[in-house]
Amino acid sequence: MKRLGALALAFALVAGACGETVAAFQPNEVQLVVEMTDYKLLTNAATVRPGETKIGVRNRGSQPHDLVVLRTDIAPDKLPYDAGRAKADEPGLVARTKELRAGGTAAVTATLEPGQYVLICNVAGHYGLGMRSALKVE
Ligand SMILES: [Cu+2]
Repeated sequence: MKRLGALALAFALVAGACGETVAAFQPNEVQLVVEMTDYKLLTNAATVRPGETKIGVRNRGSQPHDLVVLRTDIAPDKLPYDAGRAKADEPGLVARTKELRAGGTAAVTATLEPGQYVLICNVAGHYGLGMRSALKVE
């Protein structure tokens, strides 16, 4: 028993070492799934209902990625862009995950009002490479 406890503790320390929002999620407990590759951001729905929304995120790429949820009427490819930092500005920021390593998953919950949203990955350079997608809440 003692030995098992020590093993479990060691595993927990390793799992938590990166300080990321790494949490597995079940597809049936989220209202939206976002899959990230190098360098695309795909959703399993173009529209979700308003209210508390749990978004599951999977990084299927080889690079770290994050998810940033913006409520804005700006088109996904027209966000103000900071060329120096190679990052999009984040108008109407609603929610975000931390950077997920390759293979990582996360779930983030946000209360979404009806409107137009843009989902992006804002790791330096990735927005410009195409990691952006529209989402409608209605
Ligand atoms: Cu990315």
